[in-house]
Amino acid sequence: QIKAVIFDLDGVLTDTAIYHYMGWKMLADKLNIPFDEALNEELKGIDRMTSLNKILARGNIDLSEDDKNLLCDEKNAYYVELIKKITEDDLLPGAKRALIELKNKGYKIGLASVSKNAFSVVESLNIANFFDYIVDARTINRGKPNPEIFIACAEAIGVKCHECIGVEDAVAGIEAIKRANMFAIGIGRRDILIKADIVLESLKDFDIDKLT
Ligand code: G16
Ligand code: MG
Repeated sequence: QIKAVIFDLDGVLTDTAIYHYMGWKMLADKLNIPFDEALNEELKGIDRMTSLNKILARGNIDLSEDDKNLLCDEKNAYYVELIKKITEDDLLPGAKRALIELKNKGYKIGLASVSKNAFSVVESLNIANFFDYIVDARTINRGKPNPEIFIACAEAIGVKCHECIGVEDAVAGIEAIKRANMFAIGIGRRDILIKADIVLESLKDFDIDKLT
């Protein structure tokens, strides 16, 4: 029996995925590293330093920890600037309706984003009140595709993993949900999110009654 729905943030509730993309593209261009759609897909849902490491590996570039930290800071400053203008209008289609419906029907709602900017984005979107628990990315040791963040969220909410649905737009995120032993809803393309239990084009198609 399903008791909770745990959402990813970037690319599911709002389209900050495009801002992450812009930030990494800016760095990759600067370092003369080719940045294609496939590499971008690999970065979705992946924490900041791991993302940078993947980009540097693509360009066969080796840097000191200090230099890498500086690049991460640079990308984040760029990202923080972009997300400053986020408002409620930046919720993706169907997101607000899905949250309202879940709340009204008594489901618990969690947020499992590895982004250290998640709290601020949630505040700007004006949806903080919907969540029974928002994972603080700083407390997570292993990012997606490791299931830790989804398991931690379920525990904090007080439900078993098999009583949860996880919603993700990233390949790494779907893998994390499945490894956490939850039902996985992919938001996006079936040919990319092949491990998802079902794939929806957007949250507009989210129907909790049909799912349970
Ligand atoms: C998000 C994004 C990733 C980003 C990560 C870390 O994860 O999908 O692209 O690299 O957060 O974000 P930050 O640099 O703000 O800490 P999620 O889990 O919300 O999809
Ligand atoms: Mg995402």
